[in-house]
Amino acid sequence: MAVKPVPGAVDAQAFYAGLDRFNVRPLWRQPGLLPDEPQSKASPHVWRYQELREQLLRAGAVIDAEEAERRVLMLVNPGLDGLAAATANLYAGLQLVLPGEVAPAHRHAASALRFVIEGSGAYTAVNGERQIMEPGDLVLTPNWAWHDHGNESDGPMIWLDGLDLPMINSLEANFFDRSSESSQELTRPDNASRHLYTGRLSPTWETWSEPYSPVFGYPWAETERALDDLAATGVGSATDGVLLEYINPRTGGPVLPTLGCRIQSLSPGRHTAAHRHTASAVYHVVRGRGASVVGGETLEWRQHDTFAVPGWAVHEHVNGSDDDVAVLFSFTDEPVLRALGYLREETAERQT
Ligand code: GTQ
Repeated sequence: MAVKPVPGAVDAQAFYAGLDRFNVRPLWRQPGLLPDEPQSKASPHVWRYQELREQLLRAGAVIDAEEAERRVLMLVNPGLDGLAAATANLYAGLQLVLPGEVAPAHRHAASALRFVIEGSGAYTAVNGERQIMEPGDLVLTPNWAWHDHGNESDGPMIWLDGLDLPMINSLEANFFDRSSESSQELTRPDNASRHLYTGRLSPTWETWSEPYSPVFGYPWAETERALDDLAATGVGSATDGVLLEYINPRTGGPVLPTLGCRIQSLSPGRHTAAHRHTASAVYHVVRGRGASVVGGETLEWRQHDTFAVPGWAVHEHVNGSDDDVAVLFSFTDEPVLRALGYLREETAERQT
């Protein structure tokens, strides 16, 4: 039997106060659940390599790679309440492997990438093959792939780690497994996968059904050549200059299902047009100096610095040199937003 409610018949304060024990809450008193637009809690932020390199080398005197499992200083965004995240969706860290050390084999559901900052000749073993690491190389350790790192060179090896940890952990879909062998068995020659797929040619006898790239190493020499060839022609976009995506040669899509990787060249003195997108990104300065204006804040950067661009933050990049190109590596959660239909982008007024 329908009863028409009598206005005022229920004491509102008592009503609200009594709801908790039913584990419910009134939607009409819930702010922020449906924001007019994304409001990232992440701050625009730059981590300075000069400072962090010193701290990383100090970490080398505190713990060895075997004991730490991974000797990494995580880049913690100051806006995210101590979450191990550089943007709301992206994890980043600086990893040190000293000569003679091994970071033992493990695997996790989380997808990872490494961008080499300094050192030469150390390796990441993945899927039975070693990726020999040189500055500027991109190395992938995809979902559930065994990986171990080792340094048989005579200098320290430092790289930037990028993982989808905040995303996969909020989806509650992460798994972790440690091997009984500290170094995985090698079943293929060093750098094998990058030699199987060369540019526009693909090996017909290889089968591949994983949702990530079959290539685990993208050497800097190739990346640099592509950038230089294009930068010389004056092509590129207003917002990003010459921005190239590292691709999965099987699909032409991003290298990992959750993470896209890019390399970008800004010509001398270039100040890009401003835009914003729901995807967030972590940038690493491969070469040059300059600044990025992100969410109204100017982030000055120089070689090997790393900076965070939160989702939906307006950003523009400035090459601070009139003589030299600036080169930025970046990784982004864009593949996730695109796949789910949540990618939006718009141009914006310059902030400076
Ligand atoms: O090198 O496997 O920064 O598993 C975080 C988690 C690096 C790695 C990180 C990891 C690794």
